[in-house]
Amino acid sequence: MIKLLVYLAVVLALILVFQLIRIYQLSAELKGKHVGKADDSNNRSQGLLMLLFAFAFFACLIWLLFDVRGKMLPPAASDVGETSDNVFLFNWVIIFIVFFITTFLLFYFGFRYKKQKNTKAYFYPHNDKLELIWTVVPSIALAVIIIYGLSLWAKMTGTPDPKAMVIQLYAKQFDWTVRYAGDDNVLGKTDYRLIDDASNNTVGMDSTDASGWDDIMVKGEFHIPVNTPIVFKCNAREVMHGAYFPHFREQINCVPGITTDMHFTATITTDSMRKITHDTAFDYILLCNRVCGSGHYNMPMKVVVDSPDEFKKWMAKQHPFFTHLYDMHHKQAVATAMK
Ligand SMILES: [Cu+2]
Repeated sequence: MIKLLVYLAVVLALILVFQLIRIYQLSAELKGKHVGKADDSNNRSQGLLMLLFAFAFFACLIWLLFDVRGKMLPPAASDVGETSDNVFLFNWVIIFIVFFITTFLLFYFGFRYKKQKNTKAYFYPHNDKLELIWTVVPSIALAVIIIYGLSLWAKMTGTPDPKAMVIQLYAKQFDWTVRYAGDDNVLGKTDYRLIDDASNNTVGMDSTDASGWDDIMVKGEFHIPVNTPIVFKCNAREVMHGAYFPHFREQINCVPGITTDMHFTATITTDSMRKITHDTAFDYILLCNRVCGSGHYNMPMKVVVDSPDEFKKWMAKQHPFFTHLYDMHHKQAVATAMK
């Protein structure tokens, strides 16, 4: 109710302002003044306001930049992260220089070339040299940005370390399933027709493929060892999701029907990062960054970066999805070894 009254008051105030302007105009017309036609003094004050606006705008922007420092992400926690930060920084520097120059000139020209009584517009329709410069310079800048970015992309998605640990990130509406490839470091075959959420076979694992018997599926949170190369094999069930690790500065789309890869080596454990950020509650996170439906906001998953020993301990507590097949296989292997 109060909100409605406030809106009403604002509307009435606006009507009042318009009516006052109208009265002023009518009275000025009665006095024989030219209303609605800008004279030199109008142009001067408008030009000056242009300049003032530019300075106020830049002041706010610089204040904002200082204000958000310290609210940004902590230092990159992966081998690729530093390159990623540098690519962003490089872009920002170029954007800022160009932005400040062009925006300043935009407002300054409004002030400098305001209409005055005896000025005449200078007719300057064409200059080949100028056009060449403003085409070639941005082209070179863009090419450098793109090549620099592609080198980062190659680092993220190119051929991974052959010994890298294989982990599947499986996205569905609305959570992640993380599948470890187990002792053999090979992910078992899956088939979408075998997906059965009721029996927790979220990814549709195929029990006839022996390489999947040691695969471990986890939900809620997952661990990775520090200083170990990891390849993430990303999949999605029904719509596009995005696997985004802000602290490791990597992301890739999860697309139904295909597998997308990205890899990195985590360089800072969760414990160390807590010390760096002076935040005892700090946690790494995996986010979905494609708006994938009504529960999209609910997809964050905690990521813990452990020391190799801690990781082994945590892993020992997890169970393969096909526990009975895994156990049987192991007993057979042990029996064969005993013979
Ligand atoms: Cu999603």
